[in-house]
Amino acid sequence: MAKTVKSPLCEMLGITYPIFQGGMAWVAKGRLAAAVSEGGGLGIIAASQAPAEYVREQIHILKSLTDKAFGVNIMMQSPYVKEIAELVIEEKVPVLTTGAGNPTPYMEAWKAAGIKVFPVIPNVKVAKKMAAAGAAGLVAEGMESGGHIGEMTSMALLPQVLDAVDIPVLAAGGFADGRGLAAALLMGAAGVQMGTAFLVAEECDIAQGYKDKVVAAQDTDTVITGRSTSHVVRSIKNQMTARYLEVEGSCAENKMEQLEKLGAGALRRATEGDIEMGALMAGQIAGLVKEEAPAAVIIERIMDDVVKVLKKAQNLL
Ligand code: TUI
Repeated sequence: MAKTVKSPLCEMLGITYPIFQGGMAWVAKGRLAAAVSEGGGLGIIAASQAPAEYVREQIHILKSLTDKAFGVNIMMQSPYVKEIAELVIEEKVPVLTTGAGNPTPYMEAWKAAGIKVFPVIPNVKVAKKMAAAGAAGLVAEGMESGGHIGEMTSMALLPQVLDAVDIPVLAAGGFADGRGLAAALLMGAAGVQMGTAFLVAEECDIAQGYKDKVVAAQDTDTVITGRSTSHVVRSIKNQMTARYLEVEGSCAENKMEQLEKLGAGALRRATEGDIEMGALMAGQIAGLVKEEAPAAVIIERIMDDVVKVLKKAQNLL
């Protein structure tokens, strides 16, 4: 087993390493989450915008592969959010993360069931609101992340969130290696959440073409679309993002209609292999992600490096 670092998060959740796997919609399924949890991190199944039965199936797949702690990410804009909110109680899911909206209406029921909730938050205002609502911890997600993002960068967001709340805060957005984890821990984070790094896990069941695009990506190969709408999303540049930005910048009368058509189901299309018209959601750190590997190996490399980096940091004194 790789050496570890001390974080109160590990005792709180019964995990070995302070690493959450991002709850990536249509990507983070039972098999990937199980592999991350088996590797010592916290694997997270994304409820996406899928019916509750899909989520139940993914939870059962995970439970057949690991006895370790795991989480479910609930996308608050899902039309099935109410059913899923009940399902996670029924399935005794130990940890939840939430994204793209406000989970406070469900917090009391989740807390009463003993579930630890870690809302993903894009700014200090939402961080304070979630802490007051009873969150066990937070994931402070910078705009370096893939998918639906806020406006703050990780470097500016993390310390301001840490000063605003007194619950554990994980950093997300721009983290994929031991250096990043070390830096986050030094700033006071309880751990990190990584999505892009696990897109290329062997156990991640997305089309090979999507993984190849992540591996080939350079630092500037992602782009933000939807700034003129409420769907602000970062993904790897392709024909879809070019067309989306073209329509966004145009004066077309049916602009919103065209954008909706381009965006609808686009992430799912990407996971099925449509690398030109699908939304290849990935973070700016994709340029650092160089090869496919088992999730446990990805985690082991991160943990080997974080120990080296933290030891070297002592020489600065
Ligand atoms: O949620 C994400 N990333 C995502 S979700 C997604 S799939 C999707 N599908 C349809 C529409 C939108 C997304 C792809 N990537 N990250 C966490 C995140 N949460 N980013 C931003 C937020 C957020 C935004 C506003 C959280 C809370 C919030 O407001 C809370 C409030 O009180 O209103």
